[in-house]
Amino acid sequence: EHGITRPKGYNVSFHYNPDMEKHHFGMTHPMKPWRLTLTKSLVSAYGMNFAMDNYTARAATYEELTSYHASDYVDHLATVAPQPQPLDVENPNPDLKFNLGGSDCPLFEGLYNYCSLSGGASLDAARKLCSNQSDIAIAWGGGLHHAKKAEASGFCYINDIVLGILQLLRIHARVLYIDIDVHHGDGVEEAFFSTDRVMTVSFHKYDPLNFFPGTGALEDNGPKSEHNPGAHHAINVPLNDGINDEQYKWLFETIIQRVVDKFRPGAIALQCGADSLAGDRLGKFNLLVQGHSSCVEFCKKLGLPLILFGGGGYTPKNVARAWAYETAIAIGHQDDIPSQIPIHTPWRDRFKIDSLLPTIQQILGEPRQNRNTQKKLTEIVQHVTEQLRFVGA
Ligand code: ZLM
Ligand code: CA
Ligand code: ZN
Repeated sequence: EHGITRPKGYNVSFHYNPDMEKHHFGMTHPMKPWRLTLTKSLVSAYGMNFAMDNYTARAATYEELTSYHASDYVDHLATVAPQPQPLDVENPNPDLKFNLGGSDCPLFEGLYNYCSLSGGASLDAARKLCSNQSDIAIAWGGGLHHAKKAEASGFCYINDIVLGILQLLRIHARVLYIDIDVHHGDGVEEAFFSTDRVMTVSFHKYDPLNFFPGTGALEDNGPKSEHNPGAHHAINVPLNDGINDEQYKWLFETIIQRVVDKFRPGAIALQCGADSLAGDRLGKFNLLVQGHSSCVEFCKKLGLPLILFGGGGYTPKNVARAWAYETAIAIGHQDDIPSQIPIHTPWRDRFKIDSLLPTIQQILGEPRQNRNTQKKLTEIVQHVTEQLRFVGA
C-alpha cells in the first residue's frame, strides 16, 4: 500500500518514452540514457504514477524540430550514418560537420530517434501547460541545454528546452528559464539573447579554461548593443567547486525571488541537471538531494505554471534519486513517501551504498573542498540586483 493520491486542486503530468533508454552514446561515454529507466523505476515503485497523468512521449516532427533548428542541420541529423564503434583507426577524426562525430557528440545508431523523442517529451509537456491541462509538467528526458541552432554541443543535439519555451511564448508574455545543471546553459541563453520575453538564469561551475563550456561569467548579461531588448535578460551565477546546500539554497532563493518580482514571468521552465549533486562523475559541487530539490520546491511555491526538464547527471543512481524525489515534490508527497527505497524496485541493488538499506535522499559523494566564500556569493547577489534595475516596468 503506497498511499499516494492525486494532489488536490492542481494537476501534474509526466512525459516519458522508454525507447529513449535504448540508445547508447558509447560504452564509456558519461551520458547514459539508462538513468531515465532507473528514475522511472523509482517513481513507479513509490506509486507516484497514481498522482499524475502519465504520457508516453511521441517523437517530435521535422517541422517541430525546425521551429528552432536550421533545416540543413536537422536534415543532416536525420540522414547521417552512425560511425563505427569503436572509432575507426583509419579515420580517427571523422565528419565534424555541425560538430557531430567527435567524442562529446558521437554519431550513434538511432540518434535522430533519440533526439526526436527528447524533443517530443518537452514539447508535449509545454503544450500541457499551455492548454491548462497541467500545472506542473515533467520531462526528465529533456534539458539538453547546449544544443545550438545549427550545431551539436556537449552531449546535446536538439535543444528541447528552446522548443518548449517557444511553445510557452505563444501563451505567455514572459517566460523565466532557470538552469541548475553544473554546466552553463549556453544554448538556451543564446537562443533568447535578443528578446526581453525570456529571462535566463544559470547557476554553474565557472572556470573558463578548464570547465565546459567556459562561458557564463557574472558580467555576461546579454549583448548590450544599442537596440537589443534582450540586454540584461541573461543572468549568470558563476560558482567554484564544492558549493554546499546551505549556500546554494540561499543564492537560489534570493536571486530567483528578486528576478520574479522584477520580471513577473507567466511561466517557469526549470532545467534540473543532476550533475550539480555531490559525487557526480563530471560535476564538482557538493549538493545533496535536499539542496538540489529545494530549488524545485521553491519554484513550485511561486505558484506559476512550471515545466521541469532533466539535463546532465552522470552518476545514475544519484540522478534517479534526485529526479524521483523532485517528482514527489511536484505531486506534493515529498513528506509522506517512505525514505527507504521500496523493496520491489527493479534494480534496487543499484541504489545500495556500503550495504546500508538504500534510501531516496542518501547519495554517494566524496566531500570536495568548498571554494566558495560568503564574500563572493554576496558580490554575485549584488551584481544581479544591479542588473535587475534595467528589467521590468
Ligand atoms: N573531450 N568518452 C555536459 C557536456 C560536457 C570538451 C574535453 C572528450 C567530457 C567527457 C566522451 C568515451 C550537460 C569538453 C573532453 C574526452 C573535448 C565534457 C567520450 C569523458 C568522455 O570517456 C569519455 C571515449 C567523454 C566526454 C568525458 N566531455 C567531460 N566533459 C565536456 C562536455 C552536458 O550536462 O551540461 C547537459 C546534458 N566537453 O570539456 C573537451 C573540451 C572532448
Ligand atoms: Ca547551469
Ligand atoms: Zn551538465
